[in-house]
Amino acid sequence: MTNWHEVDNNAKTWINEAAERIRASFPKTLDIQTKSNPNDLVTNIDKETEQFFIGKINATYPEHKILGEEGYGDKLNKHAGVVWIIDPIDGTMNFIHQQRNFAISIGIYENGVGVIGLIYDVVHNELYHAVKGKGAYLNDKKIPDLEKVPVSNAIVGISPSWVVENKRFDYKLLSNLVKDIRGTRSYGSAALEMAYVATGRIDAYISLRLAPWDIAGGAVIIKELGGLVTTLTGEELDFLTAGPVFVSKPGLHEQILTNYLQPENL
Ligand code: 2AM
Ligand code: CA
Repeated sequence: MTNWHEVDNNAKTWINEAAERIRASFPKTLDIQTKSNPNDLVTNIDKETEQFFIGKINATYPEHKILGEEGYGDKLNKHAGVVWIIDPIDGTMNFIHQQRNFAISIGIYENGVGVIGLIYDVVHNELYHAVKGKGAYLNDKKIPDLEKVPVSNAIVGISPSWVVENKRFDYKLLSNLVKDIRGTRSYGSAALEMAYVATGRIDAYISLRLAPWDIAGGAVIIKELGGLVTTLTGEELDFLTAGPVFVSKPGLHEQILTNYLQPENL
């Protein structure tokens, strides 16, 4: 039997240690490299932070598996047992350009079901955290359940990349939505945008391409508050492969799915 209380405490301790290392890196020169394209960035701090977590997890829980963005964890093609899904720095571009608006994101899953979600906004010292069935918190404060909001009053997190022509999606679907909502925001960190949905700062978040580590922690927190985390057609995510993600308050999720995200609504 997994002692989830202990796992949660360890994860929080390690997040604090990792955050301290990240803060200590600010005055130093970053080693910046590109990955899949010239704007897909990674730094030595992303890599070192992931390796830090992997060292701790392997030493304490050798039976647990790890899925990490920078690839130092395990290669998984299915969810079995306990899997830590880790993004050492979500919002790497913000980390490099702004030294803010990035987060450490960790989701801990058992047989594909999210049990623990942790998102740490390192610069603002804000830890968003949830254990399935035990409530969601911002630092020590309980986050209230999500309330319904109509489309006309909604602020939706969407990157402008998805409302101009792009290779993944008929952008007109989202431009109709953007015309009808109260406003849009783009923060550049999926984990933080999910934390903002959780705390009601925005009402929904849509992205056409996110990886499991961008959303695994946030999904536990959002679901704990009665929100939904699905594909753009309302299906469950597998937390193994990358793809489109739609995070929303209840009610609004259904309205947006039915009235905007169907091809016949074009
Ligand atoms: P990252 O900073 O960890 O790479 C930016 O809008 C958000 O999308 C960030 O959460 C970023 O995560 C993520 N992201 C950027 N490029 C991505 C890609 N090619 N695949 C999946 N997620 C990506
Ligand atoms: Ca990252």
